[in-house]
Amino acid sequence: MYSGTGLILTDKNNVFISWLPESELIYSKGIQIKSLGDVLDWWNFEDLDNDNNKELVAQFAITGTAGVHPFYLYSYQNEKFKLLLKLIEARSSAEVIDLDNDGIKEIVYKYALSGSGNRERETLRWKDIWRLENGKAIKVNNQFPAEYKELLPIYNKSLTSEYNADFYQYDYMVYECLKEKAELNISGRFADAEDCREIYNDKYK
Ligand SMILES: [Ca+2]
Ligand SMILES: [Ca+2]
Repeated sequence: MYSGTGLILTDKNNVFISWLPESELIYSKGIQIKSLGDVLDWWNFEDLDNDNNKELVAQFAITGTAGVHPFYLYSYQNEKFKLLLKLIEARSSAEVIDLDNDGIKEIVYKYALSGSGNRERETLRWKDIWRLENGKAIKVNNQFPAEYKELLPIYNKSLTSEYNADFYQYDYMVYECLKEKAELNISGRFADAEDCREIYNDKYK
């Protein structure tokens, strides 16, 4: 998928930690990311969960119409990096932000279930909200109902569009699924879009 380009994450002794798909960056504490290709969108080294250990977060860009922006989250403890989360979806963007002002940062990861066409990229939208808890990245979607209210108009428009109805009806069940999952989060019950992804993928088997 990456056509062999990438970026190497090493520790201060230049010991290999991991490949990342990206550009050049040298952090003053000795984190080195060596470029072999692509584009680094942004990175940060900060304490997301207030446990006095910093985390490395980075987003990359893979060229192409699918708009894939791989996102990585690493913990850094005892001078070692550990991959906690890797997200690679179509038309994606990650934002690290404290949504509820409790001092703990959330990762808001927006993406499309498919990058195969313009309609899919614009309307098969979803977002997951991640947080570090006890050293693990977990989804906490239902703790942020307001985030899911803003997705409903996209699905409603796709489900009721008279203009070019055939076009949208092609993925009617997927839009219904996404709407149901968003509504669950709005009502405080956890849901992600993995079931909807399966419905979408089943159509192309
Ligand atoms: Ca931390
Ligand atoms: Ca927070």
